[in-house]
Amino acid sequence: TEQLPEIFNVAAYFLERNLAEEYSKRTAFYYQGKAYTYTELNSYVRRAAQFFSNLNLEQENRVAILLPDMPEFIFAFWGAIWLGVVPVPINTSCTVDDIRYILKDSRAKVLLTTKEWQEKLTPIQSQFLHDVLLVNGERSFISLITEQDKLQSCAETSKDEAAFWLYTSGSTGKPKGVVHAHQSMVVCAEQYGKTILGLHKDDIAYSVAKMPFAYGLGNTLYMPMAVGAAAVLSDANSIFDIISDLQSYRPTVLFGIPSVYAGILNVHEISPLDVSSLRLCVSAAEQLPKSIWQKWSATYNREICEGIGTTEFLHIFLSNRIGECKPGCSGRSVAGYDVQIVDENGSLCPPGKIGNLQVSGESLMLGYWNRLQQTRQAIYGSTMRTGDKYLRDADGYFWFMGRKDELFKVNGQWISPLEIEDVLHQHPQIFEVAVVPESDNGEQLTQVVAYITLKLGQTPESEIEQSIRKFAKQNLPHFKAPKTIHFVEELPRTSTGKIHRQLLKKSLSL
Ligand code: 3SK
Repeated sequence: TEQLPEIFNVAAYFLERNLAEEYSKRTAFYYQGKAYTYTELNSYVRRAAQFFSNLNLEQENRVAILLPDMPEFIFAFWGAIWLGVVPVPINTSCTVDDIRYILKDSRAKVLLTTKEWQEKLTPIQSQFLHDVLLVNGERSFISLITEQDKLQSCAETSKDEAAFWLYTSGSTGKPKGVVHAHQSMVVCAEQYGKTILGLHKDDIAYSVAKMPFAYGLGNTLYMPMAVGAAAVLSDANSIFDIISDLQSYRPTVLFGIPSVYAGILNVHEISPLDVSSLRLCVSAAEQLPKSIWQKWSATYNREICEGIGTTEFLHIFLSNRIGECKPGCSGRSVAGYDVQIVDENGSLCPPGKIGNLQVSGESLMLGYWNRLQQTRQAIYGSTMRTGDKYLRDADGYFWFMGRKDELFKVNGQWISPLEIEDVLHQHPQIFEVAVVPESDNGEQLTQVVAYITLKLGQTPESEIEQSIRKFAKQNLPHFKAPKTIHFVEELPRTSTGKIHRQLLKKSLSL
């Protein structure tokens, strides 16, 4: 990655590069069928910065943005950074309690949201919050910023100071504020967006993950901007909405998550997808089962380029490459990141041995806001222990084995729930599956439990259960075959769409 100057404002970096003649009239993003050019984007951002300045916001103050993906999100995000103010996007699928917590924890002075969310959050008990701005109130945010002059000069920020925060919602405990410096987005756009994906100005990006999630922020916001490409801001709420978006916007890059690839395949018979516009399909956020990769490639003749990242590194640091993908695998390290697997003593694991994943790279967060102990536990130097269990094969490909707290022992042998899920996924009637351990209180033995959702048109009858049990016996060592099977309507998910295994474990211990 290029050496950035000490005085560096990342909003200026991404906006000004797109004001050159050849980019200014190009579409920056589409929303509800309307195209916004880079010139319009620049103008709205500078007006938003002026508006925040009139509210007496000062450098380093925080502005919370609780919005679905929409233009106002983008104007406020870049407008804040332009002024040296720190935007804190909040995921609209967080619980009301978590949102209240984030508003207080971040000490946001201004909240930009919708009328509906304002009502849900009332009363907001944060003594720091001065203003609540609404995108659909009597004086809408757009009308307020439109009447401002453009703030011509950006704040002279340092490349190393906080530019924005993202809250990470672990499956346990309160959300943690992940503080990112100005340089982080540049590093990810260069190392992953340009180098691995080869994004270019004619791309149209479509992301299923929303912007308050680190994966979505890169996919929709700064990676397309790094090359003068366009992004779609989608308000899709279902698989059918996503399919309809893909048919009407005709993106070239689909940034998906495993459940969406599985969902599109599940409705293929009734709603086949025209993939002719797609040059690239990407998956992250969760392990993509091998069977979904294979079915996608057989059905649509497209490989899925799977990778994995973290909010702490902002985007993807392990990735497959198109033409060299291994299905069911996180791929190889992205240039610029040093990715290692180490044992409990910190010694490097040889190929084939499961260990702890640790990563170093320049997009690493500055730390967790006000969580010194958790920051210290996670980071040493520029290296972070991710808490994931991985093994590396002889070709240098990394295979995810589960979160540190997800592996469990049966018959004295370590089990990765993903390995069992991958096999069960190949059963023709299974749509999604999550495997968790259950302790048999009487004998203190751990057994394997599978939560299963079935494909469209299938109902959980004993014949299906028998067939799944038979399939598991044939394809798994006997101690890995689920002892108990629960059929459920849907699997619980975290606010970023990952299967919420802790909830499943909790429901077992009730
Ligand atoms: O979960 C992931 O794989 C991910 C990918 C990109 C950015 C952020 C995250 C958490």
